[in-house]
Amino acid sequence: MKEKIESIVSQLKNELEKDLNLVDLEALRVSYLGKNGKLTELMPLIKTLPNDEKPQFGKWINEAKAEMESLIAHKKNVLLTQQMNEKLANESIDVSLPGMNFKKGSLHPLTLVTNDLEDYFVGQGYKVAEGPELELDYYNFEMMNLGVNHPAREMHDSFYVTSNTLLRTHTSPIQARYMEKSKGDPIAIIAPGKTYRRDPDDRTHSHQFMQCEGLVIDKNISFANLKDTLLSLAKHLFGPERTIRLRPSYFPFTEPSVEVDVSYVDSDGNIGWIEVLGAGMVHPNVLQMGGYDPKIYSGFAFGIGIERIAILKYKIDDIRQFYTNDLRFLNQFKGVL
Ligand code: FA5
Repeated sequence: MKEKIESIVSQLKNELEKDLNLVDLEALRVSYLGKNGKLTELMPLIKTLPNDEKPQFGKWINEAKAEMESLIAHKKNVLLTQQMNEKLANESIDVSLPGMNFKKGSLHPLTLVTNDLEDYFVGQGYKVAEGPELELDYYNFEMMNLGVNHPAREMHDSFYVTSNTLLRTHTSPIQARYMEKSKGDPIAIIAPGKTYRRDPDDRTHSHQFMQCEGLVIDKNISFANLKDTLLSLAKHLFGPERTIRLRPSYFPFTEPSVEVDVSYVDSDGNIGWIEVLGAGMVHPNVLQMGGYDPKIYSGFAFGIGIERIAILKYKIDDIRQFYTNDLRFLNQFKGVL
C-alpha cells in the first residue's frame, strides 16, 4: 500500500515538472486531491485493512496529502512569480529610448527688440507703461494737441471703430493717460505696444506695426537731455561707432520737433543715414492738458518704430516678414536673446 501511495506522489512530481500554467495546475490538483482524485480514491481502501494497519495507512495518506499540497503550492508560487515578471517586463519603460521631440519656439524679433528697449530704459530708471489698443479719440488726438479739425490728423489714416474710438495710431496716447494719473509728479516712462494705421502694406509700411514711446517730464528738462538720451540709445542699439543726426520736423504734440536718423557705413565705405524715430520737447499745450504747469515743468518725448529697429539690427529686407508667421524666417531667431 505504501508503494501505491508513493507512486501517486511521484506521478504528481513528474507532472509538475511539465510546462504548466495556473489553469493546468488547478486541474492537476483536482485530479490528485479532489473528490475523485487519485489519492482520495485510495481512502475507501482503509475499510479493507486489518484494524492494526489502519492507523499506519491513515498516517501515510495524510503525509502524502500534506506533501502533495505543499508541492502544488510551491509550483503555484513559481508560476505566479513568473507571470508577474512577464507582466513587469512587458510594461517596463525603457528610459534610454529617445524622448518625444517637442518643437521649441523662439522669441519673435519684435519681442527681442522690445525686451532690449525695456531692459535698457529700466536700467536708467524709467518705468514701463501700457495703454489700450482700442483708444478714445480724446487721448489719441485731442490730448496730443490735435483738435477735431486739426489738419495733421490726415497724417494718421485711422481705423475708427465708433465715432470716438479707434485703434490707436501711435503710442503717444499712453503719454496723456500717464500724465493724467501722475497728477503733477515727475515722469520717466517708455511705453511699447501695437499701433494701427490705414497705410497700404509695402516693404517698409504695415497697417499694424509697433512703436515704443518715451516720455520724461521734470523741472529743467532741456533739449540737450533729449539729444543725449537718443545718442546713447543709438549707440546701445547699433554699436558705439554710430552717431545720430537730428532733422527739424513737425509733430503737433512737440515743439521743437525732430526726426532722428542713425548713421551707417555702406559697403563702399560711404556714410548714410536712416530715420528711426520722431521726437521733440513736449508741447506746452500737452503739458497743460496733462496737468503740468509749462512755466515750471518741461519734458521730452520720442516715438520709436520698433520694426525699423529690428529691420536695421537684423538686416531684414521686408517689414511683412514680421507678420506672416513663416517658420523659415522665425527659426533664424532661435537662441538670439
Ligand atoms: C509718431 O507716431 C509720433 N507719435 C512719434 C513721436 C512721439 C514724436 C513723441 C514726438 C514725440 P510717426 O508717424 O513719424 O510719429 O511714427 C513714428 C515711427 O513709427 C516712424 O519713424 C516709423 O518707424 C514708424 N511707423 C509709422 N508708420 C508706420 C507704418 N505704417 N509701418 C511701420 N512703421 C511705421
